[in-house]
Amino acid sequence: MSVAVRSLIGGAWVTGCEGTLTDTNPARPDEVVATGGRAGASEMATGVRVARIATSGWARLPMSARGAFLTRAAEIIESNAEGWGEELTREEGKTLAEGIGEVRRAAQILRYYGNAADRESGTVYSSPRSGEQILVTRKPLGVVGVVTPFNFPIAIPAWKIAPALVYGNTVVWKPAAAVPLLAFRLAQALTEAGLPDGVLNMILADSAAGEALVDHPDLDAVTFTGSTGVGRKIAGSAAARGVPVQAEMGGKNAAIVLADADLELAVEQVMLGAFRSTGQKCTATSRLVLHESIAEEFLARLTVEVKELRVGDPLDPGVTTGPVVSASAQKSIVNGIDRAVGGGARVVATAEAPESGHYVQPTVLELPASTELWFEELFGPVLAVQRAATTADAFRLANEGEFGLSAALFTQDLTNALAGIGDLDVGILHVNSESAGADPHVPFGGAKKSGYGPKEQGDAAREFFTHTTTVYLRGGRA
Ligand code: UN1
Repeated sequence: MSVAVRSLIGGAWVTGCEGTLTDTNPARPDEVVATGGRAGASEMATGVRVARIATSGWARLPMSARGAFLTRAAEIIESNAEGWGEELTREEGKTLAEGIGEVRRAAQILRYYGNAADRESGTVYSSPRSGEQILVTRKPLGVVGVVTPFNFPIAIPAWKIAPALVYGNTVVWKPAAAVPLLAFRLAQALTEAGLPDGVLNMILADSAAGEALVDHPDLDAVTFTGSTGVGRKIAGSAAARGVPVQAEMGGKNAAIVLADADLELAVEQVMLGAFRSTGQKCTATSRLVLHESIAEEFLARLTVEVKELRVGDPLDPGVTTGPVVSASAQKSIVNGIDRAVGGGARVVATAEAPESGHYVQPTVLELPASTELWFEELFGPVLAVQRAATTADAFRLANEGEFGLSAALFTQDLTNALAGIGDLDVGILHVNSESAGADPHVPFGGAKKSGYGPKEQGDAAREFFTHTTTVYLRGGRA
């Protein structure tokens, strides 16, 4: 059954008139999940205009009142977790358990920011002058442009939009074209929660209209998650206009298994990191560095697990791995595998995948050296392996390249763990757990060229979505 989706502009549900939008199921490309009208640059401009009008009323509400809308929306999302989780699976392709889990995670994120007013919202410093205090207060930026990727259709939008709103900004949001239905659901939840008109505008459009949004001269900030190429372009254009920008981009995240690791735990976690969500997470484990003393045993155990993956329709409860998002993603991932094999990579393990639907066989490849696949993010179920002679060598391999989003270090030795914390150049480090995952109350984002601008979530989100005023506060002459 296909759902009719619309954009939300100034409190009205609008059908864009730049052509039709057809949202299909990557497991069954003939099945239409949602349809609607595609909006264009003029709707983006309208969105920015109505968001601007809404700023002063919204910013003047107490933070707790703004948060209450998020908390109410969280309840609505939670009560729809099963139905919307199934819709998420049908439009994006992750398993049903992951789809439902993601919808619940969005509710949790909204709840976390819904309570932002209960936390500190500024700082007081002492002054070197008598009779004075120095306050640092926080104020909203204004109108924020939000551009989100396909792979977390509701959680990533929630973790950008919730802090933007609670700290007093209004939003114009362009969701990824592949996942309009969950964008529509999130906008519905916030509307049903009573959010005032124009505070959130969600515009279903293609990437050309997305460019019109991020280049709009009346935006006060831009937040983006997605590919490195697009992120850098957005960051460049925002910087040229003097607008704060936050861009979360690529990753090539290593699991590093040292000689003393608990191998059973490491194999289990590497499987989750590499193949959950079909490898389509910027935090997915796409590199594996094995200490040479345990490499053979580890790969033998991993091969057993890879062969047990069940690739298929993600609505089927027995399936562990769904399709990738589109035919073009499928093609570029398969090409990446072929190029690696052509360059001398050894196929360690693969799992069977169905012929029809946008499936890719989960694949583990051992590379002869740090060749292209060691550096290139394929965004699919592909794990590249290398061996290291020493712990230092393992960290060096894990640090190669321009990305530094996350890593997973497997060791039971405190000295090695501390060395990894010091030496691994990443924004997120998991010790003895998989490379993906992010809690809403702590900073999320990469080192090196994985991210640009302040990090997301927790206090880091407040840093990005507000600016400070330093107030030198004195009374009159005593
Ligand atoms: C997670 O690891 O659960 O686009 C979240 C991405 C990341 C989010 C990862 N920004 O995959």
